Amino acid sequence: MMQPDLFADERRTLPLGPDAALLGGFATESAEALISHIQHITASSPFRHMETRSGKRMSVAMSNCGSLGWVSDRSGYRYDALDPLTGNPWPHMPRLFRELAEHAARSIGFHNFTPEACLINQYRPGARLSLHQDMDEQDRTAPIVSVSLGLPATFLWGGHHRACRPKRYSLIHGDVVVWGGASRMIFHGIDVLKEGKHPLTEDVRFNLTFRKVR
Ligand SMILES: O=C(O)CCC(=O)C(=O)O
Ligand SMILES: [Mn+2]
Repeated sequence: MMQPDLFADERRTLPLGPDAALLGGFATESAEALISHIQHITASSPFRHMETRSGKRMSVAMSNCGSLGWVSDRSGYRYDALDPLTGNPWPHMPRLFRELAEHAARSIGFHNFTPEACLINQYRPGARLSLHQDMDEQDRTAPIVSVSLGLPATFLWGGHHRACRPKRYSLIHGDVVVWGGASRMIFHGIDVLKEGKHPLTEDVRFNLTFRKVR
């Protein structure tokens, strides 16, 4: 006989390293509400493909909410209180977003985490995010909290050097990854997104990345 609870348990918490874990299904119950907030936010600060310093167009489309947003252009990467596309402040971070991120961080021992920025990534099949460290935040004592919605993806979890061969983890709708402390500067990324259809997002994967910046 099938034992669905046993399978659900298997995904519950997967340690990735010191101060880092994949919380399987942590956001599943909030997922529909999260997606409708994303739609609302991106109606005022639309998804756009930012440029890197070298002028390359990123394959992931991005927006932000919160008091600060991550931006990239020919002058490099930075956090900005204003959306450069609209000239307005980024949309307010919904309480559901903040509480979910705080709760996930707390569940692995980060008790004082309050995100200022939520980067919203939109991947379509073919999009990828190459191995990188999240290093534009001044406060490196705070963890990163990352929420996956829609199409599944392969998370690349490397080491402290770009050359370390990354481990591969599947991230599905509702999964949350938290990394901080000794793992805060680990190289990570997302492999090329495969074609697919998700009942809530069709051919899209969304990722919410919560950061404390200052
Ligand atoms: O999409 C993801 O799961 C990871 C996103 C990420 O690493 C980033 O936005 O810096
Ligand atoms: Mn990152």
